[in-house]
Amino acid sequence: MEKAEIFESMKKSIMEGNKAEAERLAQLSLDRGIDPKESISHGFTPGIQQVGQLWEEGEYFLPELVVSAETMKAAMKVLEKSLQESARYASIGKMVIGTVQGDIHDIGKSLVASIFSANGFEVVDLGMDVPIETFVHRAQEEKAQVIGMSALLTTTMVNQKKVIELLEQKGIRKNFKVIVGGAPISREWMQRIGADDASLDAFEAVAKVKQLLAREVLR
Ligand code: B12
Repeated sequence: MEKAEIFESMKKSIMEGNKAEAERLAQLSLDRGIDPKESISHGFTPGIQQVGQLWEEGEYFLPELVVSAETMKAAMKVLEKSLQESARYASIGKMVIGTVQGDIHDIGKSLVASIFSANGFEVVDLGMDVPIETFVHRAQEEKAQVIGMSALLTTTMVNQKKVIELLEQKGIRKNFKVIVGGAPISREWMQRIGADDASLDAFEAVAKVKQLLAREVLR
């Protein structure tokens, strides 16, 4: 199988919600020495994006969405091990990440967590539906430099703002770099809520956070 064919089959496996096939392809890509980042960007993610599209068009229903989401997670799990192995040993920084309160979408968040971890960050994944206070409390407890917040619903994105407000209230906003993401998140939103950066791409997010931390050192 050619690389392009593998990517195409990966996409199909997510759309069909074929977990065994997705896992097999993930393993096959590793055996072939294909960079897991490529498999994520060109194979599996286009699959879940297409699922989202079909859902919006009314072609797919909730059960299909759930099965595709689970398939995506299963594939990520296979790739994750290899992503971790390629991680640098010295920690660049510590990040707490989670999906905000009221929101159970965790595929993007988990992807971001894996990619940060693969790039030498120590990542504490708080999971999904994370209460506002928990973000703040855990970030302090873990002495994290970075707080990452995911929101996929227009009704929950406001909780990103609430976390930042709580940091401000406690007078500890400056102790953290805050990066936000998720499908409805824009630069304009990021500026409005006073986050340090925003990204819709896990790989780009790593570069942005590295820049933010480097700037901090120079100050
Ligand atoms: C899969 C999915 C689900 C799954 C989630 C499973 C899971 N474990 O995550 C299930 C079926 C459970 C689900 C449920 C619901 N969903 Co849904 N879901 C989706 C879908 C199709 C794909 C989301 C996804 O995983 N994308 C793939 C990942 C990789 O992309 P991503 O999350 O955007 O992440 C990327 C970037 O945003 C960024 N990123 C993400 N997080 C972060 C964080 C940081 C810090 C950074 C830097 C970057 C970053 O990096 C990632 C990639 O590199 C979207 C459609 C869409 N277009 O997004 C709808 C969608 C998000 N869902 C939607 C809705 C309405 C719902 C429900 C309310 C449906 C219902 N009636 O019950 C419930 C909500 C439940 C809840 N309380 O949260 C709507 C939201 C509409 C809106 N405007 O608010 C969408 C947009 C579909 C639509 N068009 O109607 N959903």
